[in-house]
Amino acid sequence: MHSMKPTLLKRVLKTIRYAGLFGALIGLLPAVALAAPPAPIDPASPAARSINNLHTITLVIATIVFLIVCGLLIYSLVRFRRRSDNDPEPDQNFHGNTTLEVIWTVIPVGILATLLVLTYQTMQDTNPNRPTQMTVRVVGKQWLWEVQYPDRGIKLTGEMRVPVNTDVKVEITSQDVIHSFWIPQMGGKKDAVPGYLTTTWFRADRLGTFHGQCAEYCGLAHSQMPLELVVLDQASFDLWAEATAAKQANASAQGEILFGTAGCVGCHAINGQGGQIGPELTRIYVDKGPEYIHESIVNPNALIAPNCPTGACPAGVMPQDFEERLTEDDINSIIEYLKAVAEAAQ
Ligand code: HEC
Ligand SMILES: [Cu+2]
Repeated sequence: MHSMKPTLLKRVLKTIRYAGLFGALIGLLPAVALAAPPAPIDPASPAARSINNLHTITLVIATIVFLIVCGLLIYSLVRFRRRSDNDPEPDQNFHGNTTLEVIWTVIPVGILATLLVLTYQTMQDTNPNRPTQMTVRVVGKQWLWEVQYPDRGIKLTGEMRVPVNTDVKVEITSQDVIHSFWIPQMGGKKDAVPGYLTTTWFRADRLGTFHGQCAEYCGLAHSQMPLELVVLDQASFDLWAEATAAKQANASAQGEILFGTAGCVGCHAINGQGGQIGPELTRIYVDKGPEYIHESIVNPNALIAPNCPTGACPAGVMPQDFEERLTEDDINSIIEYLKAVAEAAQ
């Protein structure tokens, strides 16, 4: 008997240690969650707010049901447990209880009916078929988001700007595989499907920057497919839109846009910003000159660059069809852009 004590003590200590570790982990989780602000539980648009409310109500109902069921279970386990060896087996011969059965049918039906109505309301709130004040078109590509303002003549990559308190319709499509458009604080996810135009809408009701991210695994650099939403007041937005439209009309600026829209930035970084698949191109113009760049674009496999950010450069990864996809003017404006970048970096 006397050997029991230390073992028991050891066991208790071990349990406390594990419980402490577990507690620390649980305690860390909310800190991690709070450190990353793009949370759907901090909505900044009506549709996102509606989705968040539905989530909260469902969570509350589910928690109440969970507590009642577990409470009854624990109560029954304790109240009807076998206290001693001579406790008799309980009577196995019972035949239902109509009152109870009616209650446990009516309550769940009531809960499901309530959730049905609330879900239908949420679907109305998120429905994109409504009058909006402006339209933005978003194209998913491996691996970036192209954002177009059809009536302003503006194209952006990885960034969207909108005025505050404005109903924005977003038309979404993809150029290659299925991506998914999601700015959690603005609303639900919407797939970007090649050959289709899907739509969603939002109204940002406060200023600031909201983080979005492709939410459908779409290949090698899926994790490097963010989308920043910048919400400006109407006057700043108009100023920015006019300046950007003017800027995008000239050549090296045109090259900068193409560097985004043709997908180069998905694989190549400029000044440290961009993809990490191919070599950084900030200094390529001064190091190798325009002919080399031209040849690298139209005939990527002729010369394989030796050093890429993640090791030796892979052959055959850079698309082979730029000669068909880009005009000579396009290629020249990209070279103009790389020249401007290299000169600025001198
Ligand atoms: C899918 C990824 C990918 C895309 C998109 C891409 N490239 Fe590349 N690129 C690479 C890789 C990988 C290399 C290195 C292997 C090689 O030389 O072919 C490379 C090499 C280059 C080089 C030679 C670099 C050096 O240091 O010698 C240039 C210039 C270049 N790319 C320009 C472009 C331009 C301009 C575009 C857009 C029109 C583009 N690339 C699109 C992956 C890509
Ligand atoms: Cu994607």
